[in-house]
Amino acid sequence: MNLHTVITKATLEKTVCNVVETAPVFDIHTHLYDAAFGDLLLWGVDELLTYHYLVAEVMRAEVIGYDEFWKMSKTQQADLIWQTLFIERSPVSEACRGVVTCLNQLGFDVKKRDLAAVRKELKRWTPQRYINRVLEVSRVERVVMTNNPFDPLERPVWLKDFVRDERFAAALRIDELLMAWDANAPRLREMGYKVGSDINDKTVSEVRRFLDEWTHRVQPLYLAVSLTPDFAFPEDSKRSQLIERCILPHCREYGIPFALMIGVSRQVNPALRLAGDGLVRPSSLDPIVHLCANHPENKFLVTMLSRENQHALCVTARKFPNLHIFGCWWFLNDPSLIEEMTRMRLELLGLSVTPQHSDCRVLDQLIYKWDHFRRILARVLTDKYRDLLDAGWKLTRGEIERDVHLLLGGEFERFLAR
Ligand code: FIX
Ligand code: ZN
Repeated sequence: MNLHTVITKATLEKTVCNVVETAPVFDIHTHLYDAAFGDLLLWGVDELLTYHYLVAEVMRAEVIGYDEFWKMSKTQQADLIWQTLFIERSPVSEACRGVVTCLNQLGFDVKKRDLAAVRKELKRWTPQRYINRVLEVSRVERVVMTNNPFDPLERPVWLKDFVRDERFAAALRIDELLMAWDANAPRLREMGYKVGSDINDKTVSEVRRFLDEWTHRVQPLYLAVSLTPDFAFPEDSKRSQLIERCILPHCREYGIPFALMIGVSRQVNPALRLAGDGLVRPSSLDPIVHLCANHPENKFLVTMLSRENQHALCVTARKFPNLHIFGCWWFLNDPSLIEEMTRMRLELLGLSVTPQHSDCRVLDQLIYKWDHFRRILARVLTDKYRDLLDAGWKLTRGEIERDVHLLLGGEFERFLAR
């Protein structure tokens, strides 16, 4: 079959599955790192098993105190999670299934349930070779990291300079500025930026200098922040002033989007540490509408955590071409919800959306997050194309490839270039 072959109802499903399965992905939000960041790049089966999604699950299945769990070594935690969630019950949750998918696609015989054998095999790999392997198996071409200049482990790597791996693009994370200004202004002063506690002219120009320097250093594709459901804009707060006077002008100057990830309630259960963040209510769309309407020269990338927000978010994106919505974030990254969201987004926005990002924290997870999504996307697209064929439309393989490319990162790149 060549690119011009006309698709019939008989060839549709197979063609779409094949195109979606083989298309390269540009993953626009992850917590993965270029190998130059050393231990910051997490990979391998013990990291997979101790993913914070699974930590939350093991605490429900096994009676164990938080302190007792956190005192264990990573290997012991992984052993406990394996035993509890994979051996003593079937691993049906999405996060558990993800581990099985990864091991299976990496070539392990998962029927054997032999964790020791997996560990032994993985010892033979170096991070660099493993990156190549995982990117190959997952057909992921490029990922966007989350880069935080305040992170004591990450900062020194940037400061000492290194040869970048083109496959790992950067995103500048600014939660420290927007979510905890009072705690972090002194840290900015230690770094040599003469900021005050108030957002006055001097502070604004020093924050802009900080953003300039880090933008030159890391070459981010966008600036990003995760926000709580009470996020309001504009409002009488330092955060609002920082957004208005520093973030928006900076993004305009460099022509890069401001990414807002809205809806997380941090540390609902602090004893769970990284697994302790939650979702307690939907958020308002008012700040997004205000930003998009009043700052047409700015571009906004938005994902929201609450299922209840998804419809209004799609409708808002219909109103503002400077708004690009992306991903099924975190507690939405489950097949039933992904399918519902992907259908709705295609129906309301056509192909001008990036329906998924992986949010991987462990390199191997690229395999399952994209494998599971590709299956859903193929189903949804097959239905949409079938409806078009029913209505008399003509479709070629080349056109399906073009559309899938847009959904798996191409439309994001077009948005960046706009
Ligand atoms: O704020 C974020 O970027 C979140 O995605 C993470 O903080 C979160 O812990 C996560 O890994 C969700 O998938
Ligand atoms: Zn994230």
